[in-house]
Amino acid sequence: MFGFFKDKIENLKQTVSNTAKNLVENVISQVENEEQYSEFALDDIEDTLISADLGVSYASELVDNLRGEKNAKPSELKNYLRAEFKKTLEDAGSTELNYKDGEINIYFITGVNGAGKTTLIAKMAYRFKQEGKKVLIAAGDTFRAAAEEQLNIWSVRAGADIVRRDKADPASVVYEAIQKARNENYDVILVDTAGRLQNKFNLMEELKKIKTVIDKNAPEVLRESILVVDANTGQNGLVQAKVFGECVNLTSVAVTKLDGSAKGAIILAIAKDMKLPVKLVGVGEKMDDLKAFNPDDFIDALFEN
Ligand SMILES: Nc1nc2c(ncn2[C@@H]2O[C@H](COP(=O)(O)OP(=O)(O)O)[C@@H](O)[C@H]2O)c(=O)[nH]1
Ligand SMILES: [Mg+2]
Repeated sequence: MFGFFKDKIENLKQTVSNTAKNLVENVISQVENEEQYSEFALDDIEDTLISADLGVSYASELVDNLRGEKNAKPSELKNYLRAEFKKTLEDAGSTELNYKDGEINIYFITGVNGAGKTTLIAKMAYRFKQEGKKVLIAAGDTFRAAAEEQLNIWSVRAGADIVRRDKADPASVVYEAIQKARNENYDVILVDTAGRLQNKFNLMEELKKIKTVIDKNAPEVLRESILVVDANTGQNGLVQAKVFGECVNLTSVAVTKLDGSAKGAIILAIAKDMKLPVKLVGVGEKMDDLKAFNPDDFIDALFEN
């Protein structure tokens, strides 16, 4: 557990207002003046939930429950959804980022190109540094020179150190980072990776190899394996979670670009389908635009918008 990641998202209501409109307001308004559910209205509710990016199976399950419940009342729809969403987030597990004092803490970060991995790492480095931790970044995206350069600039700005080797095998970069961290008593290693899904096989092999290096050299300190998902990718985020999950054993998700996104329902879809908790949320491009994900606050903001 690491306290500093607990600070709240300011203006959370505003951040999720587009999602709230799609996922709650538009759904409730389907039956606003109805005494009872018609089959027609239930279909509309299902369609609206699906277009809010909740996912087909989750949307169907929610509506099937209403169909099966003789006494279900449209006036109770808001409370029903609220309770279901809350349960989904609870069932996905604790949202607290794992951290142990006095040990190295490795965070293995994966996700497709452009999801926001490098930015997330910079923000995490910045926050850990603010807490006085010694932070090492392993530049595991050795394919794109620009990616390494970007990481270098960020890490300097954050005050973190970096291990980088042009065109080297990413697994060897991570190996080197682990040795350095042990020798020089680092608290945190943040492992950046490539995200070229165009060559899915090679990418997955590369990620597995990195994972193997960690498993062989520092298995007990792999604190989180975090998938980074851009909120705006909607349902595609779920597909990504499955692909990466099969390969690197994910423990949690960071949802980026939640600022202004209308597709924040992906948080619920991932929790439901993958049973993975969202632990971190990106709400902008600045260093301190990384926040803890608090399920209760999120639900409140959705339903009291
Ligand atoms: N608005 C916003 N932009 C973000 C956020 N996180 C990352 N970005 C932007 O998304 C783009 C891709 O980010 P990057 O970290 O390079 O993605 P990577 O390919 O996964 O490493 C950059 O322009 C970032 O500034 C966020 O939380 N909000
Ligand atoms: Mg990157």
